[in-house]
Amino acid sequence: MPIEACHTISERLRQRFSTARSVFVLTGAGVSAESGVPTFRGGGKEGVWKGLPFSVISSAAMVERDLPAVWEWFDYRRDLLEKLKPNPAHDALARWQSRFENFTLVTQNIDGLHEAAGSNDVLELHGNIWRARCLECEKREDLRGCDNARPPVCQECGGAIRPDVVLFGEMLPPGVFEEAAERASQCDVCLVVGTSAIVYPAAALPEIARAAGAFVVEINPELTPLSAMCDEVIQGKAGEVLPLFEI
Ligand code: BV8
Ligand code: ZN
Repeated sequence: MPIEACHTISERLRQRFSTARSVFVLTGAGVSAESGVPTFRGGGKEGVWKGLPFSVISSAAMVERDLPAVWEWFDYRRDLLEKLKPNPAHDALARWQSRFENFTLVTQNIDGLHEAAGSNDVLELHGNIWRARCLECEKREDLRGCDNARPPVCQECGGAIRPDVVLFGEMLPPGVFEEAAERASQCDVCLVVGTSAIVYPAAALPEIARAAGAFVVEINPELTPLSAMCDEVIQGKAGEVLPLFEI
């Protein structure tokens, strides 16, 4: 597996990319890093919120134990995200949706920046921070535009509401992973952009693509558990590398 110095697209990859009929992209927090969104891991550290590791504060158990604390954590993140914009990586991916016969964008991110850049039909494996869900009647609320003063309870039934995101220990929304896995198994080229590749089942998608014969490329400043399996690894920043595919 050749490891390209950052900022170069090999001739082999350029050829594969330009002739691909079906392209599959999996993104993680790294694709939003250049927009100013903190990543969860990387650099050997895991995110912590008020002393609680990310995997604890963003867990199903925490919703049971202390829903107000979960809301404080997500309210803080929406506040931060409110001011942030898509970066050239999001923009490139939005342009590519009309460039191929089949193009699939799957994200682990909940920040909504792919849609903000113009990507449609994004498969959001872990939900979306801009939506809340009622614990009683499952009604979804859009949290955008209420200048972050989210409704205290469900507007339909008065029940308690929670972030409409997939927390650790929770199942993914029905069907979304299956759809993503199906698309991964049919692609010619699979790009894995900005993920530490340790959260499952998302991290299984590039493995599915590879097993089906796809050419797999990782774009990440750091090596990950996936790197050894990839056909090419480009050690660079998403916002700098993805636009190079268009030159
Ligand atoms: C489930 C929403 C079935 C919430 C998230 C033991 C072994 C294997 C699996 C497990 C296990 N124990 C538990 C599990 C299952 C668990 C899991 O995988 N845990 C891991 C941590 C071991 N998975 C689950 O619980 C999933 N559900 O399995 O259901 C089930 C059901 C019940 C009981 C059991 C099983 C649900 C997982 C979803 C959790 N929710 N997010 C929130 O955001 O608060 S996951 C969270 O991590 C985010 O969504 C994030 O996207 C995701 C993955 O992280 P990354 O995106 O990869 O981000 P990270 O910071 O880690 O890495 C960033 C990368 O970017 C780095 O590599 C860095 O180098 C790179 N980078 C930095 N700058 C740039 C860059 N790259 C490019 N350009 C740059 N500029
Ligand atoms: Zn309700």
